[in-house]
Amino acid sequence: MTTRMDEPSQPAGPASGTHFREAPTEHVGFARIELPNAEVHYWAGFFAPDEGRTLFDALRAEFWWERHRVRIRGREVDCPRLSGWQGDATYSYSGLTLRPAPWTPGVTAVRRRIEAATGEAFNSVLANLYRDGNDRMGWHADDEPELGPAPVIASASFGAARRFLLRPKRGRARSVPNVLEPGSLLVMRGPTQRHWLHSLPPTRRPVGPRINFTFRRILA
Ligand SMILES: O=C(O)CCC(=O)C(=O)O
Ligand SMILES: [Mn+2]
Repeated sequence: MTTRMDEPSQPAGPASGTHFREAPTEHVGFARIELPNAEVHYWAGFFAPDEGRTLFDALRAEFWWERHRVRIRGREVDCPRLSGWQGDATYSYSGLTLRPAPWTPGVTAVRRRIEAATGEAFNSVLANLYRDGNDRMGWHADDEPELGPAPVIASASFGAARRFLLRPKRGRARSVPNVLEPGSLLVMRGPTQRHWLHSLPPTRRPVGPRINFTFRRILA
């Protein structure tokens, strides 16, 4: 990821926003999020509530969660969240190199479900565990060269609902607020990573833990 800014000083974004909730949550299938120079689709209840709760526990247990240290503007910092990784290929972001790590059964099952729904093949997943409202992810694009010119990122969320912001890389447009609900699947394709940044801001609201998976395809 480039332009990742995990320092506490990151912009907090607008105070509230429920862009995705404009689509009825009982909507079955993907709803397109209309953004210029982007291809973003959201499926609110991709995993049923019971299944999502079971998966949260199973997937939490299947990862070796650690605090990644990344290099931002020449400085090494601890990420403000816990992270895990599985995949067939080596992946590097923000000065950190993640070596191939074996797929576990629950993650494999989730990956296959997402592959069937999206028609894409993924060979790696970066998992993030946001323990509470202090844990967050700064503005960045998933635009490393090894993801190719038009990366497909499939993002599944479990546990607490959290705000997710999108902001154009250029210009002074305000960020577009969204809420990623438990059991949801967000897919970013095409030019999205070239033109947009995204972030998961901290919140003062008391929130429980959240797990997010971003399935990716690393090109050889
Ligand atoms: O937690 C999220 O929803 C965002 C995760 C993300 O952007 C990433 O892993 O690159
Ligand atoms: Mn990302």
